[in-house]
Amino acid sequence: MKIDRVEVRRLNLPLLHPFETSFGRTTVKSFLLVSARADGVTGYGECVADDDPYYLPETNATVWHVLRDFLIPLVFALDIEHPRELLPAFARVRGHEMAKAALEMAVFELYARRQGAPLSRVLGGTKAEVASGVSIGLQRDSLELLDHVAREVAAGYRRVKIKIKPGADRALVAAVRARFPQLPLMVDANSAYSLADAPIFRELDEERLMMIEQPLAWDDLVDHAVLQKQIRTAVCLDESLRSVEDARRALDLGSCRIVNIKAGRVGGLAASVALHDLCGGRGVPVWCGGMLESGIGRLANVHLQTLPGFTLPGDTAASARYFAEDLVEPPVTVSREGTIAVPTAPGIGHEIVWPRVERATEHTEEFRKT
Ligand code: OSB
Ligand code: MG
Repeated sequence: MKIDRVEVRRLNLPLLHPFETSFGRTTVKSFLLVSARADGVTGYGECVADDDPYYLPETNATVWHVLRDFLIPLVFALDIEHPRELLPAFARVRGHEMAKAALEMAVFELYARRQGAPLSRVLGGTKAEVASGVSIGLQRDSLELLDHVAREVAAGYRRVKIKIKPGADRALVAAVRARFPQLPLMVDANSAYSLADAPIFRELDEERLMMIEQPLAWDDLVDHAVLQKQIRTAVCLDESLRSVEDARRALDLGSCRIVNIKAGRVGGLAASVALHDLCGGRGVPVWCGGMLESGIGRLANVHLQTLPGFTLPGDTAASARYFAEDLVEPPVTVSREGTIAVPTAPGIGHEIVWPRVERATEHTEEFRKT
């Protein structure tokens, strides 16, 4: 398979509600959509980078640069038998996992379409439906947060994650726990704390949380290992794991007991499968994170979660929570039982609605193999 055309476009998709975390507030989802063509078939990959480097260092601008100057020329030089060959081919480029993942996802999606197979089958997944959880951003106060939690519980989500930050942590968790004693509940700090805050996490130990996601620095494994030894609640790492090797080191050190897998963060779908396999071999549960993706990236997350090690509900929620109109039809929906049906059509398995993509596109650049 020889890729002969790649297109990168920048899209702006307004969010229905602003999403706030300890690192910032997002009102419009601005992202790059990559397409890759071989023998007249095109596949699509959504990039998880934002305009700012507040979650991780990459931005839409660095992704564009690395795709244009390094990864796209590299892909044009390959004859690809299977998309799993891209991750090792990209290894000379250090870091830039989000850029690698977007182009790799496009080639995986193209490969699945050529095979007439859903992406899940190409990844080795077998589930017909996946369990859905929801991530609720920081709210004005705990009353507003309780309203949101009540709505999501009523909608059927299997697990609720709330964002925390210094000054908005123990009281929020206590309020949610008091109102929902049996709710599978977790928190995500997006690296807002340091080891000096260990007493806060020891207090949270009383709230029967499923896990505490990324409490400490985005590039740390050592302090997380220290914290994990001081608390009973499982630490889950997100930002700190940007490769399979990062995760191997984290598990060796005892930095976490649960792993969040985002293909965009770890360098792609093949890296996600390898990370899933590593964790499975060590008895570590994994779940699939989210990055407020449009339906294209969202569906890729659905397919990834069909692998057997994804035993905990992911952050993949219904399209309607994020966008007035998603880029795919049908949109991603969640049943009353909190499940998402895995598409069976080729590739991501839902139609991309091109007039909507065009309307959301700010800029496009086309690359051709010469
Ligand atoms: O840390 O998991 C995170 C959104 C943007 C950036 C980072 C994170 C998140 C979420 C939302 O928690 C997950 C989603 O609803 O897609
Ligand atoms: Mg997170």
